[in-house]
Amino acid sequence: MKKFILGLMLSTLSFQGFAATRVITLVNHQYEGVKQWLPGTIYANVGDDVELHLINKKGKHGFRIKAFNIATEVGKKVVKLKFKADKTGIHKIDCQLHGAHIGGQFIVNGK
Ligand SMILES: [Cu+2]
Repeated sequence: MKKFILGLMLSTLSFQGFAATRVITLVNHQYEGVKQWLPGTIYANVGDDVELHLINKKGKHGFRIKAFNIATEVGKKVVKLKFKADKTGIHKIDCQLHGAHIGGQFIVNGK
């Protein structure tokens, strides 16, 4: 009976995988005229729930990840985005308001 329960627990674990909730804070930074969301590269594992907290202290900037149909504008109020990292790959992050804004990347690892 103990083996059966242990097996059931292990199969439940493997079915659910090890998806986690990743809370990542990005800050819009400007240095000598160059604007960038930092950190420039963020990571998740496929299946993770992702919660991004976007902070911008000056003006308004866009935050876009086309691969996840995300495009929002960030003023002085913190913007929180929640979505599932359901696509593996290296996904571009950019600012849809300013072409010169340095882009970043969202890397989603497979299992
Ligand atoms: Cu911008």
